[in-house]
Amino acid sequence: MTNKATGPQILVLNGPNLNLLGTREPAIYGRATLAEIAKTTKTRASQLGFGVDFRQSNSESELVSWVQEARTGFVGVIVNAGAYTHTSIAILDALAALEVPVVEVHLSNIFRREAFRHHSFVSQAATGIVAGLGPKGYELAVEAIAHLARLSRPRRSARRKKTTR
Ligand code: CA2
Repeated sequence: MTNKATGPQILVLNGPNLNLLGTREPAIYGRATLAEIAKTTKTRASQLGFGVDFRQSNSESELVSWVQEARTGFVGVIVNAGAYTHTSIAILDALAALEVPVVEVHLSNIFRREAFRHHSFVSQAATGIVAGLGPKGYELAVEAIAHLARLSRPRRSARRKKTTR
């Protein structure tokens, strides 16, 4: 759960076609590449005392397996499932099995777009959603996970008392 060098770990998952960011559709998704978003996300996490494992896959099954990994070793999950947001009950089921907070991120405001993007299966397992704020949304999601992880963690003094009893 906690890496000694980088602190508690947040898993950030990105779904299909997000590897193409920065190359096409700048009017919708902006000009930042996924590598640039990974960098700003990691920087914000490190400022808050957290580490980030940032991944992208075009495969639904790989995303499901990665969500399952978050059952141990991570204090929260940030997920932009791309188009699987609107189709994948498998990703929803995997997210629903987690005990850690889940924050759903979308670069675009999915509610201002085509009707088929208005429904998200991911939202049903998410503690919160950030949409429409571009790459900044990932940093805001890190702040949300940091807040939620601290809320669910017993205070240091309480933990110390527990172990000495
Ligand atoms: O707004 C988002 O972050 C989305 O999750 C992005 C998905 C879309 O299917 C969701 O409805 C909303 C698509 C990501 C595709 O990204 C591209 C980037 C550049 C060129 C083509 C696709």
